[in-house]
Order: sequence, then C-alpha cells, then structure tokens
Amino acid sequence: MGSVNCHTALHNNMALVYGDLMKICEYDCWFQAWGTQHIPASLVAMLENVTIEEQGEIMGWTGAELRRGLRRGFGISQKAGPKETRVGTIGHLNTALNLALPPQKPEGFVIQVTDDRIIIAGQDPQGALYGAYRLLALLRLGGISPGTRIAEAPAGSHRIINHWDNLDGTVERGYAGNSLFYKDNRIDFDPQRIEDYARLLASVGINRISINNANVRKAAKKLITETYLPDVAKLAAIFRPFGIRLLLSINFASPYLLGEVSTADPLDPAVQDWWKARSEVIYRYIPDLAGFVVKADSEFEPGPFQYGRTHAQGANMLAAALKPHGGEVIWRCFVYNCTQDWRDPSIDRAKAAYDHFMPLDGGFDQNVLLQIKFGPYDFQVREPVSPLFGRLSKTRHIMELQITQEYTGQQIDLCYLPWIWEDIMNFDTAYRPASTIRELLGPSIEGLAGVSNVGLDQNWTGHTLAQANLYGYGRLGWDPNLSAQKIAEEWSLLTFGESDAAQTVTKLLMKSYPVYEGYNAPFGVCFMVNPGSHYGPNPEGYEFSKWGTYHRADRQSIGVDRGPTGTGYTEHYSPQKAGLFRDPSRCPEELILFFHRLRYDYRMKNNETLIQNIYNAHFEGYEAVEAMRNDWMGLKGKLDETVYTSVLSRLEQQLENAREWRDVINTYFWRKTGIPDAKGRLVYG
Ligand code: GCW
Repeated sequence: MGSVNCHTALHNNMALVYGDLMKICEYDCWFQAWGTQHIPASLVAMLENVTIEEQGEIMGWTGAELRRGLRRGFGISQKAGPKETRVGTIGHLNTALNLALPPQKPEGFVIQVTDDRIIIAGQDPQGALYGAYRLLALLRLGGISPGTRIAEAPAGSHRIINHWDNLDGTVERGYAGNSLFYKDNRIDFDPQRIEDYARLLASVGINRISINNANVRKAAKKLITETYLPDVAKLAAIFRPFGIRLLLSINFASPYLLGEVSTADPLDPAVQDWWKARSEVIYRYIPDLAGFVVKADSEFEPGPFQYGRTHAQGANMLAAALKPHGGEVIWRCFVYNCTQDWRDPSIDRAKAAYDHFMPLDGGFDQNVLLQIKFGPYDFQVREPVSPLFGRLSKTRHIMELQITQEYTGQQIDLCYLPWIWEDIMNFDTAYRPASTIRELLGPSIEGLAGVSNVGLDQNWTGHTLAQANLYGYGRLGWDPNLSAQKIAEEWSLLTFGESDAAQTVTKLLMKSYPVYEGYNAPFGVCFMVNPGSHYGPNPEGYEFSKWGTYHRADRQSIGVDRGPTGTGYTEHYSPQKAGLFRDPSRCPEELILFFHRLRYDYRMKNNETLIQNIYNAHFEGYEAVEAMRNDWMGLKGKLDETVYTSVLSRLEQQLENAREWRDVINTYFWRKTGIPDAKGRLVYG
C-alpha cells in the first residue's frame, strides 16, 4: 500500500516467509504479502482469470481491488485461461451463467467454487465488493476449495466509523498521531493514504464514515460552507468506490454561528429554511452524503434545549432538510448534566440518556437514528448495557462503541476490545424471547458506530496490536455471532501468518481485557482516572467534580445504590434484568459497585471480602502484565524486529502503568479503610 517504504520492498518479491519469521509491514495491517504457498494450484488458475461483466463505479472497483489483492497479497497476476473467476451481481450472474443463486439481504454475497470456476456474486455491487474482500481473506485463512459455498450478509445496515478529528489536525482522544484529513485548519490529506484507509475499512464491511469531531468547535462549523465543501467532495470521491459514504458532524447553532440567522431555534421558519438551503448546497458537492452527526445539548455543545425545544423537534428539523436528498440525521444520546453538584445525591448521570430519550420514543422522523453509547456512562472499562436498547421500540437507533482506547489504555496498554464487545453482544435485554444485543443487531439496533482509533502514525493505530480493535469492530458489526477468540485468531493469522507470533498474539489479545480491568477499575467502580486526560490512576479525580461521576468511597463503604431505594436506575431495565441488578447476591460481580453501595467487608462469591478482592485484582493485574510482557519477549528472533521492538516498548510502558495503578488504588483504599491486605503485600502505607 501507499507511499510507504516497507511496502515497496515487500511487494517486489514474494519470498517473504523464511523459516517461521514473517516480514510484517505494519502499514499493511491485515493485507500482508502472504505468498501463494497456501493456495492450491487449481485455485490459482481460476484466480488468474478474473472477469467483471457489469459496469458501475463500485463494480469496476471491485474488479480492481480483487486483482490488486491477488497480485500484492499472493503474487497472482492475470492471464487468459480455461478456468476463471466471475464477479457480478446475483441477478446478472444467474442469467448470464444460468445459475440459481438465492437472493441475499442488501450488501450480502455468495461465493461459490466449482472445479473450474469461482463465482463472487453480490446482491448488489457493494455485496460483490465485500465478497471479493472475503475471498481474499479466506484464501489466506483457509476454507476455499472446490465445493465451497459461502453466503453472508451484514447484520446491521449502518456500519459507521466516527472520527473525532479537528480541523487543526489534532484528534480528540486520538492516540495514533494527527488527523488523516486535516492540517492547520485546512483539509489536507494524502490521497493514497486515504485510499489505503478506505480499503482497510471496506474490507471489514464499514459503509459510512463521519470525518469530523462531534464537538464541532472553531473552524469545524465551516466545513459545511463552500470554503471547505470542494475538498470534502474530494475526500468523498476517494471513499465512494469503496461503498463508504461520508457523514458530517454539524454544529446545531450553525445558522447564527455562521452569522446568517439570529437564532438556531428549530421551530423558527428562518432556521428551517437556512438548513434546507444549506443542505442543497452540501448535496451539490456530495450527492450521496449519508447525513449529519449531531452532538446537541451535550458537554457545552449547543442544542434545542437552549430554545425550550425537545430533541425530537431539533432532530426532525434537520431531518426535514436532509430528506429530499436521502440523508439521515444521526442524533447522539450523550445528553446529561455536566455541571451538576456532587453534594446532591439525587442526580444520577447514568439515568440521563434514558430520561431524556425514552419519553420521546416515537417522536422522531423516519430519517433520524439515535446513536446511543453502549453503556449509560461513557465507555468505561465496565458498564452495564444502556437500558435504552431493547426498550426503544418506535425509534430507529444504533449503538456507539469506542475503538479508540480513551479509558482502556490509550493505545499504550494492550486492551483487546472485541472481548468486551462480545460481552455486550451477549447482554440479554430480556424484553422478548430473542432479545440479546446480538439478536437485536439488525432487526432493531440498525448498526454500530465506532469512534476511530487511527491517525497518521505509520502503523495507523499507535500500538500495532490495536489494529485488531479496528479489524474486530468491523467484523463484529458485520457478524455479531463471531466470538472475540475467532476474530483474534483471524486477525493474528492475517497479520502475522502461521507462526508462533500469531498464536502468542491471539493469547495475549484474549487475556488483555480482563487484565486491564483488574489493575484499572474492577467491579464496575468507573472513573478513577485523571480528569481531562483520562489516563493514569486518580481515585478521587472525579469525586467532587461537576461531571457527575462518583463512587462516594468513605472509610466503610463504596459504590452507588442504583436500586429503588437509591437512584432508581435499575428500574429502567426489564423486570427480569432489574431484579437481577437490584440484588447484590445475583448482580454480576463485575458490575457490583456500579449498582450497589457495599461495605468493604461484604463477602464476594469467592468468600473473600470486597476490599480483599479489590487488592487482589490490582496485584494480580500487575503480575499478569508482567507475564504478558514475558510472553512477548519469547518472540524475540521469531518476529519482525520493528514490530517486536515497538510492541515491547509499549508492554514495558504498560507494566509501569499497571504498577502505578496497583499502588495508587490499593494504597488509597488501605489508607481510607485501615484494612490491610490479607496477604501482606501492601507496603506503601
Ligand atoms: O468521553 C467523552 C470524551 C469526549 C467526547 C465525548 C463524546 C467528542 O471524553 O472527548 O467528545 O465523550 O462522546 O461526545
């Protein structure tokens, strides 16, 4: 890919696997130069002769991508021959080749292999593109041979990446360098890099991307003006053949911020007309824009509350402007009081999204989708799934995940997020017989939005192993039945080849989340971080702040009673779920301090006290990081040196962090409670 050195060196020869040492190009992510050695000669002959019969931008691109992937990934060039690969839509191929391939859901595909032909048939051109990428991956992962027949379609229709990139080139909560899109308040990008990025995203099924921060500050509000739109259109043109449509984050106050109307009141006809006219201009430049992302009345961003209007009134006003163009409003539900008083125990931030949006269920127009963070707080290491899922029944909605590791180690600490996402998928809302998040994704939750973890760093994600989070996000949004283990195996094999490295990496990935949670903030306590940066331990960093994130530890107890006698948050769930959460003996222990206020001598299931469990988690977490670091060191000489060293340096840093977390948190509790560690490990009194 791209203008990147290791790539050119790699792709000029195919002898890349020597012994079990594979040369990795970090930049290429899961598109390494794999070589033909895994592919039977009979398949090679078919792959050498790819035909695309249909026209159109995405279909044409599908052919280019397939041929390119075959050449660069496997060294297979094109030539005529009796065997072949045919790519097209199901409808066309059924007629042209007299086949009877069954129709698939939109964006789905069928791959069918016979003795002399591979068929990649998409329900639509986009399905064909996904089929081509799937074939390329499966050629490496195994599973393609004469007789193979695979049919797939994405679970959700919306598979979105959200960038929190600012026009000055910085990235909010970005840990992989500056923005791919902006520099010095201009749109400024390397087209090859964007194409390579689009390839990574499309190959795992992403079909929409919002290119600017949901906090639309400073220059970003001007993105929807003709100063910027011509360049936005250039970006859109690169993403388009990959089937990826752009979204723009907009500032709700734009009509007056841009100095054209004196208000942003959604019920004011001048405001409505302004958005209609603005949308017309925007769509002249980007006719397939997917719509707007809106963070309104949230963390100081303006919104309809300023005018005494509801969020439905605000969202519907924008929806009306986008409707003639086929655009949608993605309206974020991250609405809560961020200037609250810690002295007032009646306000519970966790209740906010539900309290704001549940009463509006049914009040939103058809082209509005609510974007709801997976949990009621804010991407903490462990939160219950938001009670809005399963409960909203008349409003379109999607789930927001965070791929960037804001609270999960900032791409210094290894933290494999599909592990927790699998847990989220397993969550049973218990409203109907089939009501896990996994089952709702598609029929009720229309997709996922994930906050991007990429930047200009050469390896895209800062920590090379954090590429697994981007890959896993796409794969899970496509197929929520995939396990974290399976995704880790796929990614490790695609990235490292069949090697000790791939096996070790899979094990490390799978361990990493519970390990991180252990030394960070176990038992659902949340937010023991430094304010602002959200990195590093600070047990009372948010305890007396306005953000509303408290654990209220005193010398006897810790946690928040969120049951009916407390804040009442549990009652937002279905009766079965509420019953479970209300009762400390049945509440999942990983969330026990989220739901309950408990004495430190509370007996946990392992018959040790709560405080002893807190101590243990931090001590054991540190030890586990040490073991992870040592496992990695076992790969010395077995793995590309650049990757080995860069990951090792991060694991060393992680060990330092884990030590800090362990000692700060445990010492805090020891001093506060006076209760010693039963195993005598506490020394920093
Ligand atoms: O977690 C918070 C982050 C903010 C972010 C906000 C949001 C874009 O700390 O940086 O702002 O969430 O999701 O809107």
